[in-house]
Amino acid sequence: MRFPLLLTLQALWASVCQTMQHYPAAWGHYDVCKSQVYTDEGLTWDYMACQPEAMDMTKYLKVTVDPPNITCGDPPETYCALENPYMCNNECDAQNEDLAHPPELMFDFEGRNPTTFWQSSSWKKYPRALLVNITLSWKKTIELTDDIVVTFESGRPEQMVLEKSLDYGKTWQPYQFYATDCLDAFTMEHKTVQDLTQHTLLDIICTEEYSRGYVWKNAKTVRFEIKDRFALFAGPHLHNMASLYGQLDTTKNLRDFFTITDLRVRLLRPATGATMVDENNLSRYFYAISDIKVQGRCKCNLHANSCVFDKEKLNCECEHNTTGPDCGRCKRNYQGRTWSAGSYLPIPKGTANTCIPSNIGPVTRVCDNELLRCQNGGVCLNNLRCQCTPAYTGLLCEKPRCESELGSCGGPNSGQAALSSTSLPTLLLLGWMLLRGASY
Ligand SMILES: *[C@@H]1O[C@H](CO)[C@@H](O)[C@H](O)[C@H]1NC(C)=O
Ligand SMILES: *[C@@H]1O[C@H](CO)[C@@H](O)[C@H](O)[C@H]1NC(C)=O
Ligand SMILES: *[C@@H]1O[C@H](CO)[C@@H](O)[C@H](O)[C@H]1NC(C)=O
Ligand SMILES: *[C@@H]1O[C@H](CO)[C@@H](O)[C@H](O)[C@H]1NC(C)=O
Ligand SMILES: [Ca+2]
Repeated sequence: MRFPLLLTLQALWASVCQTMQHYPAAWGHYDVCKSQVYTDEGLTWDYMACQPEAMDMTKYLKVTVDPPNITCGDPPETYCALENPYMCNNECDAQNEDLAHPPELMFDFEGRNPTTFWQSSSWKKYPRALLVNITLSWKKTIELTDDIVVTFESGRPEQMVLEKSLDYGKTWQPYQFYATDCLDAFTMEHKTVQDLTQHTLLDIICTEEYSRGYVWKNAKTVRFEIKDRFALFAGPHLHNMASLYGQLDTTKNLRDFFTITDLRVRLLRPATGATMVDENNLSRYFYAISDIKVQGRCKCNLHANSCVFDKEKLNCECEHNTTGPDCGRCKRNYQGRTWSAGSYLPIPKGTANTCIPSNIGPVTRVCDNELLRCQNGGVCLNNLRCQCTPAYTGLLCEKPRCESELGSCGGPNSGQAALSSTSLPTLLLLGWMLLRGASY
C-alpha cells in the first residue's frame, strides 16, 4: 500500500506547486530557493531567487562604547534630573548590579516599567565636548528592512550623527545628522524624510525633528526612517514591494544604501534643556539609552533563504551551489560560468542565477574542428576523444606509436616533424588541463 501513497503525495506536491504558481502574490517574498515541478521530462527542480526572513538583528551584534571608560559607575556617581537640579536620585555604581548601567541594557527585552538602560558618566569636563561612540558590529553584511530606532531614557541629544560602515568598520559614512539647530551644528539645512523624492533618496540629511522639544517628556525616540524611504518606490503602505524590488535590482547605489556591516551612533552633545548650561550642576547632563532597534536580514545575494548564527557570527546557508558568508561565489566544481547574484526580476519568482558544474560547456571539449584538432589523420568523436590511425597515439594523436617502443622507429626526422606540427594544440591542451587542475 506504500506505493500508491507515495504517488498520491507526489501528485499532491505537484498540485501545491501549481497552485503556488497561480497565486504568485502569496509567496512573492522570495522565501523559497527551489521547488519541484513536473515538466515533459518528469519531476525536476525549478530554482528561484530567495532571501532570508527579516529579523531582530540586535541579538547578533557586538556593541562597543568609546571611550572605553565613559560608561557611568566607576567611580559611583549621582545624577540630577535635567528639569530639576534638586531632584538627584539617579545613582550609578558599576559594582552594584542593581545600580549599574552597562551597554547590554540597550538590547535587553523591554517589558513593563522600569526600563533598563545604558548611561554615560556626566559632563564633568564641560565645556570640553562630551563625545561618545556606540558601535554595533555584525561581522556580516546585512540589509535593513525597518526603521532604526534609538530610545533615550533621559533627554534626546542636542547633536548626534548616525553612521554606517559597509566594510566591517574600516571606513564610515554618515547616514543622518540630528541637531536642535542643523545650521549651527553641521552647517546643513534642516530637512525631514518627507522632503525626499525618488531622485534625492540617497541624500544625507540633517533633521531637527528628533532633537527639539525636551518639554515633551514622551518624545524619547530618534529614528532613521527606512520605511519612509522604501515608500518612495513601494507606495505609502508598501503595498507595491515589487516596484521597490525592481529598483533595488537595477540600482546598486540604492541596494548599498540599505546595506551595512556596522552602525555607529556618535553622541556629540547631550540634552541641556536650555540655552545655557548650568555649570554649577553638571550632574544634570549625560546620555542614557534604553533601547536600540535594528531590523534586517542577512545579505545572501538572493541565494539563501536562511541565515544561521554559529560561532558568534551570522552565515547564509547558501543554495544554488554558491558558497561564502554572503553566497558571493560559486562552490568548487561549480564554476561553469561566472558567479552572479540572484535577481528579483522577473517578479515574483526572480531569477536564481545558479552556479553550474564546471564540466559542462564548451571549455571541456577534448577536440573539435578548429583549435583542438586531432592530428595525423585522427578523427574527433563527439568532441570527447580522437580516434587515431594505427601509427599514432596520445590525446590528439600527436605521438607516433613507436616513441613508446624505443628504437623501433624509422628515421629520426619523422618523429621530429610530427612533434613540431602538433606542438601548438598540444600546448593549448596542456595549459587548459593545468588551469582546470588549479581550479579544483
Ligand atoms: C568616533 O568615531 C569617529 C569615526 O566614525 C572618530 O573620528 C571619533 O574619533 C570617534 N570618537 C570617539 C570618542 O571614539
Ligand atoms: C578614562 O580614561 C582616560 C585614560 O585612560 C582618562 O584620561 C579619563 O579621565 C578617563 N575618564 C573617565 C570618565 O574616567
Ligand atoms: C547639584 O548636584 C549635587 C550632586 O552632585 C546635588 O547634591 C545638588 O543638590 C545639586 N543641585 C544644586 C542646585 O546645587
Ligand atoms: C547543486 O549540485 C548538486 C550536485 O550536482 C545538484 O544535485 C543540485 O541540484 C545543484 N543545485 C543547483 C541549485 O544547481
Ligand atoms: Ca533596555
